[in-house]
Amino acid sequence: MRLDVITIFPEYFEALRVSLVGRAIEHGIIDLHVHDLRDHTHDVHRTVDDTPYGGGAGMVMRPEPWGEALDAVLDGADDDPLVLFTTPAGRVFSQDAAVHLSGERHLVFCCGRYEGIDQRVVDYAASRWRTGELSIGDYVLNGGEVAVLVVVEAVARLLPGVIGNPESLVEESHNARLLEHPSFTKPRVWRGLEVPEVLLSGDHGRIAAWRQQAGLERTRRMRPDLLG
Ligand code: 6GU
Repeated sequence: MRLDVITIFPEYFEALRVSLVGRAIEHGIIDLHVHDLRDHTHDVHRTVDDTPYGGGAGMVMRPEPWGEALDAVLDGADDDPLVLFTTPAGRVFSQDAAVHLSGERHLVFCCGRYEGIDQRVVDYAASRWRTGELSIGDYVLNGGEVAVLVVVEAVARLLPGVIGNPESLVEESHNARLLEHPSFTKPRVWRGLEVPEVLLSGDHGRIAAWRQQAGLERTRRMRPDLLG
C-alpha cells in the first residue's frame, strides 16, 4: 500500500518508522512518503495560513500550497488514490473504516492545522479524485497529524504480513462488537493475586466460555452503548 502524507510537521511521522509499522515499511508492505507543505510556498516566510474571511479567531490554511502539493503528489498517480482530509468535522474513524481503508492501494492524507483548510481545497480535490474527511473522535486536537498516526497504525496492522500472528486479527473481527476479555500471564500468583483458575485448566471449551462472559461483562460496565 502506498501512503502519502502532506503536513507542516513531517517530524511527527518519524514515529511510523518504529515497531510493527516501521518493519512493514522496511519489508516494502507499506511505501510511505511524507511531504512538507511548506515546500509548496513561495514567500520568504513560507506562509501556509491566513486570517478567515468573515472574521473570527484562528487561522485558515491558504489554498495555494495545498493545490500545488496535491498536484505534485497526485498528478500521474494511476492507482486510483483516495485523498483523506483530517478534520474534527469529518466522519468518525472506526474499525470498520480501518478494514475498508486496508483494501485501498493508495491513501493520501492531508493534515489540517489551525481552524482548518480553505474549503475550496476539499471541493477541488473532490472534483478530481476520490476524497473523504475523517475525525478520530469527539474532541479537538491542534491538528490532524496525530489523527493520521492513529489511522495509519489501525490500517497497517490489517495488511497481510504486518502482524506476526494473523490469528489475532481473526479473533478481533470475531469479537468486533465486544471489548476484549482481561488477560493474564506468568507468574500464577503475583503479590497475592491469583490468575483465574479456569485459565490454568487446559479445558479450551471452559476457557472460551469464561472469556466470552468476561468480555460481555466488561462491555456492559465500560461500553453499554456497544450492546445497543
Ligand atoms: Cl482528524 N483533527 C483535529 N484537529 N481534531 C480532531 C480530529 C482531527 N479528530 C478528532 N479531533
